[in-house]
Amino acid sequence: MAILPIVQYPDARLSTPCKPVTEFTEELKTLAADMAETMYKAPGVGLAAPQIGRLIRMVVIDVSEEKNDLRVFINPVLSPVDEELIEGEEGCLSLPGLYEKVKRPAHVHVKAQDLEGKVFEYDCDGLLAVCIQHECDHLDGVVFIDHLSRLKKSRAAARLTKMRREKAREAKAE
Ligand code: K1U
Ligand code: ZN
Repeated sequence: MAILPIVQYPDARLSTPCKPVTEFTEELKTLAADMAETMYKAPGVGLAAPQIGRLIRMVVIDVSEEKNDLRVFINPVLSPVDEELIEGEEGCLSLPGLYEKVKRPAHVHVKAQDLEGKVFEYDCDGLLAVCIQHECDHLDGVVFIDHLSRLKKSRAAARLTKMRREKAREAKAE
């Protein structure tokens, strides 16, 4: 297994729609395992393939406290279960240090394939519902700050640049 470098915003790979997975190979299983290891190490609760530079429709998620409930979703398709919306704070491993409130459907139905290509589906709520929507956005070339107004997005991007500059300055001073 391997820890992979995480692509950082505004890399073009984060704004490119991903292609469906058509072959369920050993290489795909290794990639999923590497993505999981990268997510746990970060640490994060989810990771989408474009975040490690692979433009394919695969995400890994583990929202459990114990970090023992790894879920792999291949070619996921989401649909809202009802009309309820929930506003929650989101972060992203590709925009580290930035947290913003995003409003999304509170309950979603997911239909996806597993690493063998077998189709499964169920309803998601809570952090899982938020996380799977955030990760599926990545597969469509969307990052969470794209959900903000133009003004809030540009302020968020400016804050990110400032944080990165400060971090680089600190690293240089060490
Ligand atoms: O896509 C990503 O970069 C992963 C992202 C997923 C996510 C978090 C919160 C709301 C929606 C989606 C993260 O995991 S960011 C890190 C984070 O928020 C976190 C890290 C450890 C424990 C709990 C949360
Ligand atoms: Zn993200």
